[in-house]
Amino acid sequence: MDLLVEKAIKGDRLSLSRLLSSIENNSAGSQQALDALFPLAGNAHIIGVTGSPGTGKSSLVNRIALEYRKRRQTVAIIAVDPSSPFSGGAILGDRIRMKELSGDTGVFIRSVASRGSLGGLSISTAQISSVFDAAGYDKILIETVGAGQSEVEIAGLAHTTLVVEAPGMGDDIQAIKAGILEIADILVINKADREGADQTELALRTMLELDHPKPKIFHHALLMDVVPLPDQQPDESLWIPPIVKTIATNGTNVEELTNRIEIHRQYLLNTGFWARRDSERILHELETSIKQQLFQGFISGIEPSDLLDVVQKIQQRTLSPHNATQILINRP
Ligand SMILES: Nc1nc2c(ncn2[C@@H]2O[C@H](COP(=O)(O)OP(=O)(O)OP(=O)(O)O)[C@@H](O)[C@H]2O)c(=O)[nH]1
Ligand SMILES: [Mg+2]
Repeated sequence: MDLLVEKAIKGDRLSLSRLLSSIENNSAGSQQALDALFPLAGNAHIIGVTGSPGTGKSSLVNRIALEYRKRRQTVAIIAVDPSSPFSGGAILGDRIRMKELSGDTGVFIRSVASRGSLGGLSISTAQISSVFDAAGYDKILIETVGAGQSEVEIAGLAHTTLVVEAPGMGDDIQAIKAGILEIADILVINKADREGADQTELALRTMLELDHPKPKIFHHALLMDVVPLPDQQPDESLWIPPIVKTIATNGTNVEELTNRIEIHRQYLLNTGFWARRDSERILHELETSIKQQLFQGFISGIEPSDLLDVVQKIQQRTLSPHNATQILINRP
């Protein structure tokens, strides 16, 4: 594993690929590998791309990656639960799009399945992202299909979140999913070549005007009540998400979109929000890790028969869960 880590961070793609697989499968030694990589991470700009199925997220991610390559930035792409595999190309269009990036050593594409894995998106995607970060990728693009929880989780992980809409997928305000303004740093109307792009833009703009921008907190960790974080910035410095219309199929306005992403990054750095987001995420990760390790230590010291005994007492209502916990914790 040590050798694998060493080779992976030196740019050996096969080793990186193997390392990612072992982390995804939670194989022996993968936690140690993550620990070893940890000091090297923390430099990448993580960009989340989310939105309803078929709005053109993969096409857009592909274009943004190409644009960053022009700017001599290295790019890692993570597709979470892709409905059409990113590499492998179930759809002809996908294969053609990916051809432009395949063979470029400055790009690494990885699909991950969050379903079935413990902890879902938050654990495996965050870990894979941190491996790319440690391996020195400048930009990490994470595509997720917007489906409630995964959208919010991706916003918690990313520095910059793009929400992708398309005309005809709901032109009126009611149809556009509530909550997207909570997470969108940039609103993209893709398929701007289609009829109705202006209507969609109007609907989004109306929503933005009705909404009062507020500071974003994605993970309210319990630890945040204990640890004092720097104060929120005054309201004037709050970010109002720009709306950018693109045509991913031919690349129209992708340069402008990429500029916006960079403006957002600069905004986060200038206002101190970058550090604030990092602190929030660190507290969240620390809290999760404390809970896991305490729980594992605690539960491994309990006889299953004792646990069953307690469960039966709770079922018979002779013991409350609260009292049961105290008894289990204070056992000799
Ligand atoms: N007309 C038009 N079609 C587009 C545009 N962008 C993407 N498409 C097409 O829309 C379809 C879906 O594109 P994808 O990039 O796979 O969309 P996606 O959001 O990643 O889809 P899922 O991952 O399945 O949710 C493909 O046939 C694309 O060629 C665009 O700007 N204009
Ligand atoms: Mg896709």
